Order: sequence, then C-alpha cells, then structure tokens
Amino acid sequence: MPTPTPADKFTFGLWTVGWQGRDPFGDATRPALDPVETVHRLAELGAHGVTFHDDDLIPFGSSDAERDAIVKRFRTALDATGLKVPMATTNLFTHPVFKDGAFTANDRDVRRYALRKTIRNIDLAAELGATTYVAWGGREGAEHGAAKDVRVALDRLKEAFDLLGEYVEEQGYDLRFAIEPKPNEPRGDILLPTVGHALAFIGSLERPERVGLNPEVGHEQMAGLNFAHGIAQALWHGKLFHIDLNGQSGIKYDQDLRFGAGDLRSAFWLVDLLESAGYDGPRHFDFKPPRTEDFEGVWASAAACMSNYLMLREKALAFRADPAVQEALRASRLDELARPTAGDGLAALLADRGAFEEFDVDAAAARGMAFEQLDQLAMEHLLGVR
Ligand code: 3MF
Ligand code: MG
Ligand code: MG
Repeated sequence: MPTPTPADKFTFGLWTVGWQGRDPFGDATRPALDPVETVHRLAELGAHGVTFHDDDLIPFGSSDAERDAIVKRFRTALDATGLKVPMATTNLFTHPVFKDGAFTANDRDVRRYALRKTIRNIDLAAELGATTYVAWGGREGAEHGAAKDVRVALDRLKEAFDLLGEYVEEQGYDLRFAIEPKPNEPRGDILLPTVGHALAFIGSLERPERVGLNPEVGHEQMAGLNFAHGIAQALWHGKLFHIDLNGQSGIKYDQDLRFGAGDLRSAFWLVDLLESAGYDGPRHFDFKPPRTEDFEGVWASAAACMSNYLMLREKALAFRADPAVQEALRASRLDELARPTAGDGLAALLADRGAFEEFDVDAAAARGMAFEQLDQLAMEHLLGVR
C-alpha cells in the first residue's frame, strides 16, 4: 500500500475529521476534536497541510484574548509538525444571521458583517502563509421565486469579490480567491451552482486574474455532471486554483464520502487528469467520516483518502505507460484530435474540395472509433489484472 508523504501535498480541513456527525435527523455521535490534536494526527499520517474556516479554529464569539491564545497554540503545533496552511476560508453559513445568505443576503447589514468577518480571517490566513482563500457560498441562494432577485444578488456577489480583491491588493497579500460551486444544500438552489456558472461569473469581476475555482467532486456529481470534464475545463481556463476531493454516489444528498468511495471510475479519470495535466496545487480532502465511526474510524478514513489517491495515481500512470494503451489511443485517433482542424487557414478550408464536395461521408460514418477497447484497458488497469 503506498504511503503518503508531505510531497504529495495532501491537505485536510479541520471541519472534515472534526465533523461530529450532527445531521438533520440526529445528534453528534463524536465529541469535539482539538485542532491541535488534528494537526499532530494529520502530520503523523503524512499529510502536507491543514485548512480551516475561521470558526473551526476560533469558536464564534471568542474574545480577542481567547482568539490570540488559540492562534498561538495552533501556530506552535504547526511549527512542531511542519504542517502548512495553504488555504483558509470563512464560515458564512452556520450562524442563524446567515440564514438568507452572506454576500447576497437581502439585509444590507448582514452583507457588511459578512465582508468584515471574511476580511478578519483573510488577515489570519495571510499571517499563517495561506495563498488560497476559498469562498463557498452555501447560503447564497433561495427556496422561493420572488424572494431573491438573482440578477441583483449577482451584482452584490460581484461587489463582494471586488471589495475583497481590493483589500488583498492593498495589503499586498500573496493570496488568490477560489470560488467553490455547489448546486444545492443547504439552500434549495445555490447561486453559482456549477463550475461553468462560476467560470462565467469570474469573467465579470474587476480582478479576474485573482479569482479561480475550488471545485468539489461531490458537488458536480450531485448535479449529474462529469467531474473530470469540469476540471479539464477549469484547467483549460487556467482557473484550477484548488480542489476539494471526496466521494459521491450519484444524484442525491451531499454525501461527502472519503475520496475513492462512490464513483470509483470517475475518481480514476480525475486522478489521471490531475497527474497528466501537471496540477501542482494541494490535493485537499473535504469529506465527512460517517457518523457510524469512532475516532479510530475517523483516522482510518482520512488515511484511506490519501492511500486511495496514491493507488489511483499508480494505476493512472501504469495505464498511460502501457504500450497497449498507447496503441489503443492511436486507434481511437486522439492524435488526430490534437491536430488543428484548419491549421492552413479558412481560405484553404474553403478551397479544399476533399473537405466537402468530394468528402466520402459514408466511409467516414462507417469508421469505428475503437473506444470500447480503449475503455476496457482502463477497466483492466483499475481492476488490477494488467
Ligand atoms: C460544503 C462544502 C464546504 C466548503 C467550505 C469551503 C463545509 O459542501 O464543501 O465545506 O468546502 O466551506 O472550503
Ligand atoms: Mg461539500
Ligand atoms: Mg468543499
């Protein structure tokens, strides 16, 4: 079994292993976890870093003195273990004040409070060396039609990101924002529901270069979308700033399974893509150890996220290196896809009788694509028989 090392860049949110198992139908099944213990356990397991929402580390409502003491203790644990904080984020969803959203709440005072809460944690993120600031708008959405004017709410969302960008620039922080799309949960419908919606939104901002994406496996799969395709497009736009890895079984409630559980083939294609595209950011796990587990199960599930990634990486590398796969890729004409369609220009295309007038449509239609053989080779690698 491959063992993770910090060079693999695996990171975990404090809220993942720290999830106490509270769900809409049942109480907590585990006690709270001390963030300092999490830092030590993650370091022992071979992780590279830890991430947090402001309130995961500093309980909501703490005094300034309590806050300073907590940050000091946390920093000591980071220094002792060498664990990094590559990303931080804001909790703009738990407190009842955010019941109608944060940056897009109808109430202006709530929006101003949300910005100040975010800015306060951006300062801490920068202080701890984070270079990515994630923004998941879990409560930015609606359950009712007329209750949210979506076009106006998008104006407010743009205003928020423009202000935050201005702040980060003024402070001279080396920090970029990563928007995390999600279609629903906890709102009935959330704004910027998919990778595609978020990409389009980023283009409308004052500082688009400072804003990218933090897509999450389960979020796209809840919408029935192909996660690897979404990631490929995010990479194509230069917008894959960060990623949330977990597992999901189809279109249903947000499952937050450990990475590799749920749709295993989709996980294989994702790892194949990240590794072959040279993505060098954190491999961040945003999962929830099921509420059936005690702490032994929690740490086993965290370790499994990392080992599943590493096993899939081995499989993906072996798949790409296999001469039979390379031959099958040629048979499926991936090399032809890589050729520009009209590299010699529009005039040459229009003048080429072979492209249209004399094109043998029936012969082209009859050509097999050989995709089944190629896909079966992936299956055989994944099942360990090749
Ligand atoms: C919810 C999520 C969030 C975000 C987090 C930002 C609580 O489904 O995925 O986790 O990831 O708020 O990083
Ligand atoms: Mg999630
Ligand atoms: Mg997430």
